[in-house]
Amino acid sequence: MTHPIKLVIMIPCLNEEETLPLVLKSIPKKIKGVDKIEILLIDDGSTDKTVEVAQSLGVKHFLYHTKNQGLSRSFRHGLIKCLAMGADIIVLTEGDNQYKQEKIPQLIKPILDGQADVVISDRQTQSIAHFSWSKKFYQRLGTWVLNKAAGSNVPDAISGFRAYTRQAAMQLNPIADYSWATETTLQAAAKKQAIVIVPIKTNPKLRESRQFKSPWQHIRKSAVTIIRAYLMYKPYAVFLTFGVIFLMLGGIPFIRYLIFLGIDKKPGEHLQSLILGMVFLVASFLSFALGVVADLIRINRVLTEDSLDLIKKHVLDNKH
Ligand SMILES: Nc1nc2c(ncn2[C@@H]2O[C@H](COP(=O)(O)OP(=O)(O)O)[C@@H](O)[C@H]2O)c(=O)[nH]1
Ligand SMILES: [Mg+2]
Repeated sequence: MTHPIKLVIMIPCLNEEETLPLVLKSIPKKIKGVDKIEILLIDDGSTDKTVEVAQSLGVKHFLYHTKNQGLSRSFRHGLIKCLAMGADIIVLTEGDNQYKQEKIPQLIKPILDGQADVVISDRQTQSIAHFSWSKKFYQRLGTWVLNKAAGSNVPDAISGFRAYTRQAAMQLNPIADYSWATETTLQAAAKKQAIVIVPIKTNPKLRESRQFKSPWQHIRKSAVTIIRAYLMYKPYAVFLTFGVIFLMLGGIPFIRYLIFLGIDKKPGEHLQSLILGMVFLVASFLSFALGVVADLIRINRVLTEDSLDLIKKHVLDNKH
């Protein structure tokens, strides 16, 4: 990395007037290897004094949502704003003081050392006392499914304390309205970014999570995100699997019909087998055909993302 290095810490906030002072206080004023530290507060339509509190504590950069747009959009818009501010490294944390901002130097170290494009903190969730068993179970299951889909090995896929290089942030194109963390981890893995894990425990809980309303809602929404991302990046794997399953389901009754036809020589008999077999064989054919179409769309997406990358560089790279 070439000096001077600017670090931008982005904090998406929805009504965080109470905990925000703790967050801002724990952000280091100086970090070895970094020349400039700036804070970007994303106000996601707060109705309390979040913005005033931030201003009084010296925050200079803001991004406003007039109406609440949710964490995923806050993240997406914030990322672009950080890039426009000339960030070389972007750190993401939360306004509820869940994460230990004082550990930012450890979090960005792999980036400064040139070993990481993305750093994800591992909250070591299995040992967090206030997490319920269901939240732990979900965290484990979700992370396992995600790692399978992404071919990655991330221990805590939904941790929100992360760091990105400028290049890595530019490559991310999140589109989901929920679980940006899962989605961007998949994207990072798909783009072969170097993901490094740093174990950093969380602060004791100050308030309930507002994102995580019930485990079921969380599982349902994250499952949709994972399936979508999977369809986007590996559609052939999905459709090929369906195609093969339908081919077997259809092939067996169909061959049964043919065998009986060969033995009895009565074309009018065992028609149920023929119908059942044909239905599944048609489904199988459709799956393979959809797989081809989806794969062509995937190739288009890769090209679109490459051009988006170039456009972002052109518009946002004002200092390089
Ligand atoms: N729940 C929620 N949080 C938001 C929203 N927009 C921004 N945020 C911020 O996103 C962060 C994460 O929210 P939190 O309730 O702590 O959920 P967690 O991810 O389960 O810890 C906090 O800093 C919020 O202030 C929103 O629409 N809903
Ligand atoms: Mg939180």
